[in-house]
Amino acid sequence: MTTSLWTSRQPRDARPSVPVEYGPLVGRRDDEPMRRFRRYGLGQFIHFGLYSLLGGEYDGVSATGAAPAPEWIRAWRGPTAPPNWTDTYDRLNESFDPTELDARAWARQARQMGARYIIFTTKHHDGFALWPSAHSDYTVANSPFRRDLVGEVVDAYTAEGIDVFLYFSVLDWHHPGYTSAVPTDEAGRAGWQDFLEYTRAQLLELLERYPATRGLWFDGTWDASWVASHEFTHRLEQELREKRPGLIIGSRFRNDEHGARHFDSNGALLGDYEQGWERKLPANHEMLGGNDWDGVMTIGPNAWGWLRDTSGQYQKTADDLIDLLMRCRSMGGNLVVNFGPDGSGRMTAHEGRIAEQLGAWVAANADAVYDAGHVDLDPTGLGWLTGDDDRLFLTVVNRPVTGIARLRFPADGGRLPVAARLLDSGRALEMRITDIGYDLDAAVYCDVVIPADVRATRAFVIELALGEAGESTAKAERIDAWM
Ligand code: FHN
Repeated sequence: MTTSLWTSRQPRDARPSVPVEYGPLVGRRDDEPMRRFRRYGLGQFIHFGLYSLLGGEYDGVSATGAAPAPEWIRAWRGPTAPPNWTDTYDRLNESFDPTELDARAWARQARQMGARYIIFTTKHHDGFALWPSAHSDYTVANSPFRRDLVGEVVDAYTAEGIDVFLYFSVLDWHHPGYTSAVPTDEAGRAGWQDFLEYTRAQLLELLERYPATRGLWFDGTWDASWVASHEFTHRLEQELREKRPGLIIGSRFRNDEHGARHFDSNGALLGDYEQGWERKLPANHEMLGGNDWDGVMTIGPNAWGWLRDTSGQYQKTADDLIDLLMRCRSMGGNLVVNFGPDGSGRMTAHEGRIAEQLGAWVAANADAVYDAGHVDLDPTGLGWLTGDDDRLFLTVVNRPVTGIARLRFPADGGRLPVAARLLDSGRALEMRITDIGYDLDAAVYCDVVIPADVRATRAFVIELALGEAGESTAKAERIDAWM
């Protein structure tokens, strides 16, 4: 059995066919929840928990470099780690009291940003539950805060029309039965069994308590112990789906009996969408093999939870995120931008700016973002192409000095642009279908003129209406070159 981390989809025909009993439970779905998923476009991730109280440091000492990330600060090791560190961390529930937290304000901000779904951390690797779980003492109920934070988030986002996905870490540093290795003795096996029952109970409890939940977003499923529990996870996925028909579960939940994660040993997707794109995006649409997917992205290089001191670390700007968003959309995926509120429960100033600026852009260019998906045309170095049945959108990120945005279309008599305009202002743009001649008969080109007086400080979208190619666009037949 292999326990390797997910790398990427392998071309199916390159694999020998292997007998698989614990493969996909459902095939490609085309029901209403999945059609909705395909039109989310933009999502928000929120990482919030005990680690948010610390911001990546303790008593003025930074854990950066000695812990993998601020939300991993419990794993702080080495000379800078405070003495008895994990005991100190594990008692943070006693001071968990984010008094400024207002889930309705978060949700309003997310709606202004244009997010159509949220993924919220109900329990991260530290095992602390942000809802009063009946199956654990390590929850918000045993903190000065006491409030059901998951419930507040579900209600607030649902009220703003934003779909809720619940993040749930299987990996749990607090549960005594959790082990990363496959247990080898009786006591270990009993502890692990206990852990599995607790995991099942918490998941059913979440679905029971929060019926508005649209999806479960799993994490921490890479350890050998979980990988070896494929019979249990197969049964559990079935149970979750039965409990909540339409529930969306990504490919990070379980693996087949050979240890293949995300895709079974024959390359079939294990879940409703590919959930392995984290801080990296596919290089091209072909890599995705037609599967649904989303990409989750931090604003800094690698901090999901709040990091107090970000000095020396590049923070993505709204322009970066617009670029990434449209890159995802051009490949049919959603971009999910992570926010890590501080210990009082407030979003940071930078996140506030991102929400505002990204939101303004998305609102002005909504047609290119939500209902427009991948189009089967050559990529252009100018930016990203999206489209629907009647329109094509070019998000210009790299403005050409020539003042001409040139798009290449196959010369097979299919539909071609008949009019162009700027999506945000509606200003009409001059365009022409040109037979440049250098492609012989393979392509025709659409040239859109970007006037010099179009002053853009961000990426902008050119909308092209598609229609039947007219007389004037007919291509001349040319003889091939003799070489
Ligand atoms: O270890 C976590 C990490 O802290 C964060 O939650 C991200 C979000 O996708 N997931 C894990 C790493 O893959």
